[in-house]
Amino acid sequence: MNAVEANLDGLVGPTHNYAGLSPGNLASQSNFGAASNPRAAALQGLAKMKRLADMGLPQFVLPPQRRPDLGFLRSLGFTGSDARVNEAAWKAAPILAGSAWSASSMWAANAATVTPSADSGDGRLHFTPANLLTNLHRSLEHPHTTAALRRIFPDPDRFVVHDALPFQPHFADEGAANHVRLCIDHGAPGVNLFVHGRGAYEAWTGRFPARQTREAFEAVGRRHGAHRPVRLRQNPQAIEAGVFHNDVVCVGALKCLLYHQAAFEDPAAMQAEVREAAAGLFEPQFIEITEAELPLADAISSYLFNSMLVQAPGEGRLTLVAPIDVAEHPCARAVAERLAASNGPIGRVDYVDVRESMRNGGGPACLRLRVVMTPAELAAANSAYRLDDNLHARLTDWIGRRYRDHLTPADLADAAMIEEAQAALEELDVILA
Ligand code: SUG
Repeated sequence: MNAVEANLDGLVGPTHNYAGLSPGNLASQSNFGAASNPRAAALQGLAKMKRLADMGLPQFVLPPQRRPDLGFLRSLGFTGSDARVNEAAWKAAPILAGSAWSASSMWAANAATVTPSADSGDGRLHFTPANLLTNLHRSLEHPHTTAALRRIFPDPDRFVVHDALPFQPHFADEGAANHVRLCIDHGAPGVNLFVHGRGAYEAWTGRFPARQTREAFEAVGRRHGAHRPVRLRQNPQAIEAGVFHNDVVCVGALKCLLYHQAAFEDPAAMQAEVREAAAGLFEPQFIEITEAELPLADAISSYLFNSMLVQAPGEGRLTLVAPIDVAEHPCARAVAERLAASNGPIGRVDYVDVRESMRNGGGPACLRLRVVMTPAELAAANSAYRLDDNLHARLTDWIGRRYRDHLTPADLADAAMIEEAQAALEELDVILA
């Protein structure tokens, strides 16, 4: 009863940069080598968190991971002092060095798959951290994500933070970016849409990787005892066009599923299966945006569907929290505004500037992990990680002092940057203690 949807957002780390590490993610590829602004990136993400907190939604902060991951480089045979390991890795294998420095844990939608207690087998809130094994830089995240989730959600009577799935391509898992939960009310039983790109035993011949397997989600569903699963397949052509996660073309909240016509392999079958799973609970509201209304390429470049879809407390209709890039894209903006002007489930569009993250393929929805929580679960979560005005002010001050406003991959070869990044995170540990 009275469960709410909290957001856990990845705080952007001081090493945020554009290293071109994600094939099939067009923004990551096209911005390779550009200078980043970690300070602006972190402040943009924090401002989005504050915006959602001010709407009245509980907001938690997932701290950045320690980068560079020198242990990773050492395990690959680079030896000597930290400075030497880093320098040698940049010289011999820039992709390995870039992976060790990536701030990619900021995209918390990929941190885990979450099953709220209303839908789980044992009445506890379950998390399976995503192994993210398709991309080398992201495969380094899961041990630290697991530890962080266990700190934020510590009470074993209420929370279960599993280990990531076995580290095999069969179980390639990208977490909640490919999961949508629909329900009539957050605390009521829901329908869980698990969207995969490929089957574990099929030969994948696509140009870009299909990052999520059906078998990974089946395993997560079994562990969590997730009720009412609906297994759907991404349209392989969407992956070819740059839809590396389903949340690039689909977002859902409460009864509403907003998606692009090209998102699913079989949209009519999708609707039928979701309706069937929801029978007796609620009537789903589908909003399909056609190719004529917004071509897939424009959906990907504007990230309209990577908006957050939220219900502010006390408001009946949903708010679409869209990237500012949508406002600047005439066609995407027209779609968003028509949705808000219609009599449908979406009542308002709010724009947020997360441009620094967008340039690596991460919109507003990528930066957050949704966690539906009952009042008792909220009370049991670690309040040190909950964003209030005080934590917001401390983080703003910390970012202002500790983050650079200009960073290129070349700067990361400099030993000074290692110490700078480490010192910043040591201070953050104190802030979040
Ligand atoms: O996994 N980009 C991330 C973006 C993740 C977006 N998340 C969701 N759609 N939910 C990725 O491709 C780029 C890093 C670089 O190239 O430097 C990167 O990892």
